[in-house]
Amino acid sequence: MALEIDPSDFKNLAVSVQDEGVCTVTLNRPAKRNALDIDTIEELIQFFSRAPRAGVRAVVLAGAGDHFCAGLDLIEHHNADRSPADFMHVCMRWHEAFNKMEYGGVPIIAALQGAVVGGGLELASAAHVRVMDETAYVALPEGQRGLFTGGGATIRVTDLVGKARTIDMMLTGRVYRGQEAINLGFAQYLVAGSSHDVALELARKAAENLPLSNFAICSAVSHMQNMSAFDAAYAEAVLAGVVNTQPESRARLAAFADKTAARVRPKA
Ligand code: 1HE
Repeated sequence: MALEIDPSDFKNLAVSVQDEGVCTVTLNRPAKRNALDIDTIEELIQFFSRAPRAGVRAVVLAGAGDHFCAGLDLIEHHNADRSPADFMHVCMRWHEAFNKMEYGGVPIIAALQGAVVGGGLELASAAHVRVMDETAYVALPEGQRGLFTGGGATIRVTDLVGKARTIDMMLTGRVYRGQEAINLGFAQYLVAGSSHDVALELARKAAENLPLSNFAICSAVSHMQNMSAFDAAYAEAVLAGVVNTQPESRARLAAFADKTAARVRPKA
């Protein structure tokens, strides 16, 4: 299927369209350790604003080179000598990008290696699934730089690992990696080989689901965290009313009924 995404529209992101509507979006400034400058944030907004309506069924979010992302472009920030209002608006563009990701309804699988730090961790936290390889590590070094997080760490990193751990990371610059990072909830997968290969495999798997099911999964769960349990239950019922009666689901239900559909079993 041809996607309505033109890779040549992007400069700091390398966008490649794979089979089955899966797109790979790669932060492509490895010489700057994929630090997030204004242009990159604007391209993320552009891509993730379009993706839900362009037939994109799943995204692998990656970083070129040895590091996923070194966070805010500190050199751009230093040179711009921004006012408080200027930087507030910068942060609001980051939130625009990351909210488009988290709430957009298209599954995003982050493939992590090397540094996933500061704004890089904020970016990764806006994905729905995170895969770390053995080189990947996470940290929030803002405190040591005389800064504070502005791309959602207070919300999303806290959601992943809790308030006390987030505050400790901010205060002390603590670095987590490997199995400990997985056990704490920074990522769902730790792989011996390439995080990109596994992320692509997971994206392809997710892309097999009906788009409306994925829309519900990759927007509703996040929205519902912002609601009272009472309202979330109501919203869940309304959404399930729409998703669970979609005509496209009938063939899948029929396959279960006539015993041709795969059964749910643990891997041997
Ligand atoms: C950068 C950045 C950057 C590298 N902004 N240019 N983030 C940080 O505090 C992380 C800062 N970066 C690092 O600690 C290290 O660069 C890394 C551990 C990620 C990689 O180390 P290394 O030895 O491979 O690379 P390097 O020699 O430090 O950097 C290579 C180049 O990338 C160099 O540029 P060059 O032109 O001199 O070659 C670096 O300047 C450049 N580079 N990281 C700009 N972050 C919305 S608020 C969010 C708040 C934050 O995210 S604070 C940032 C936290």
